[in-house]
Amino acid sequence: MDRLKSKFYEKAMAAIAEMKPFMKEHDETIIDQVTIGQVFGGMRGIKSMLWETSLLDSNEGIRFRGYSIPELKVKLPSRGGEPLPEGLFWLMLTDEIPTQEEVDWLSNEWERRRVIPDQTWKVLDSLDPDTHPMTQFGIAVLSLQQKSEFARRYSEGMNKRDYWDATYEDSMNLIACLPHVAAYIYRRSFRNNEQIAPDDNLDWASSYAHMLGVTDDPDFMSLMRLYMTIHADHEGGNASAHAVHLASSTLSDVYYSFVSGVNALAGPLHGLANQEVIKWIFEMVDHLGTSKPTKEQIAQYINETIAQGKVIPGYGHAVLRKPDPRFLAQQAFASTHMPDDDIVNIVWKVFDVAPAILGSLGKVSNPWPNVDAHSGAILVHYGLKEYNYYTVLFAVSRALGVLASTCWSRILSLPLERPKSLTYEWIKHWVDARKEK
Ligand code: CMX
Repeated sequence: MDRLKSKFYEKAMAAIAEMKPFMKEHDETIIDQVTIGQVFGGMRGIKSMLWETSLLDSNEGIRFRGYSIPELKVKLPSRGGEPLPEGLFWLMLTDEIPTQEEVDWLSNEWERRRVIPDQTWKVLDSLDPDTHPMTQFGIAVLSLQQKSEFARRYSEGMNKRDYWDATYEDSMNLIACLPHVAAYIYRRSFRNNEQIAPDDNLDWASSYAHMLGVTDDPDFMSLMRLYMTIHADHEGGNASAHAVHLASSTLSDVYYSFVSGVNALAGPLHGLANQEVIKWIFEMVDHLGTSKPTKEQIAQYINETIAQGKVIPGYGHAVLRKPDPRFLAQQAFASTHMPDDDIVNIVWKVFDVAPAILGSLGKVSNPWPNVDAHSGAILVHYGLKEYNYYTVLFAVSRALGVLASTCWSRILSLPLERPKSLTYEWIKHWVDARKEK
């Protein structure tokens, strides 16, 4: 057993020993009630899922194993001022802050496990380079599924006690392959298919930055470490995490399960919003004929967007009710590295005016920016302008959280997920029967 796997096992066994009597005692304890509004309204807020790796507070934002993003920046081993995502993965899996030495071990381990079958390159090469990068990414991940230890061992009659072990192996192997596969997609679609080999002297996120090849500026590697850390996990109910959780509960291996989340992330109300934000800003710049619009011009453009029946991308959230700390972390990075960048300044001016406009509509639950409002402007600064690619970056990062969580789901033996759906007819009858009582 490798050192991370044995630590995870040890932690999980201790957690299970504590959880078992707790579950027995509280099996019937009521934790929530569901309204008809929630049934029609996207199940918002219903407490119904176990997700150990992070917890979202609507005002405070995300905490990974209890640590906020500013705390992670201080506590996790870092390079160039930004935390190493390896450290976050270690933390999510083991509930312990790793040492620098442990993080270095994990960087090397992911390099060792980066074995990509020829089939994946062939499948990618057969696709039109204009195919949306998220489509290419999902197809590439599915083409890796032949590597699944879980699928192989299950077909050989694996004991259920070993599901977690095979899931851990698959998760580590998949995470190891993602940056190379994702960078390959970028280079084939946007850089004449001139591929860059991974650099094994670099950490996981920096090697990804290196393979993207958009700039030699070492600050871009720092950005990627930050980006890969803050997008990794946002508790379990968001669409991508929940899709992974649901698929994996059927014992689909992590390759299949992760693709479910990738597909959910590809929606414009979720991860695709990061491409929509920069597209919307570029259109604004074109429309106004200036890359230095005033706040008044931006406010008018926001009103026009809303009048056209569209949303302001990067604003609003199903849970958050304050500016997203992931937005604020990127704002802090941009303030240090590119305070005079025109597009970044537009993002900041939108932040100055959009909340009041959205708030005045009287229906928007959260008028504040989310994670997607800022990322594109920083990427453009470093030369990564092809915004159709942005959601792939999000997906590579999201793998860390959802796969750490999937390891926990299997070691905790969480069962097949199967909530109850209702017809309108059923709900009407239920309401009528209640009135008669
Ligand atoms: N611009 C304009 N209108 C908005 C809005 C926005 N940014 N955010 C919400 N609204 C509107 C909704 O469309 C809805 O209008 P209708 O009643 O006419 O349908 C109303 O306000 C109420 O919605 P809500 O309760 O505030 O928001 P939801 O919980 O239903 O949805 C979200 C949340 C994120 C889908 C929504 O705010 C949105 O569409 N935002 C823009 C897209 C975006 O940035 N998505 C990324 C989220 C983060 C991520 O997952 O990556």
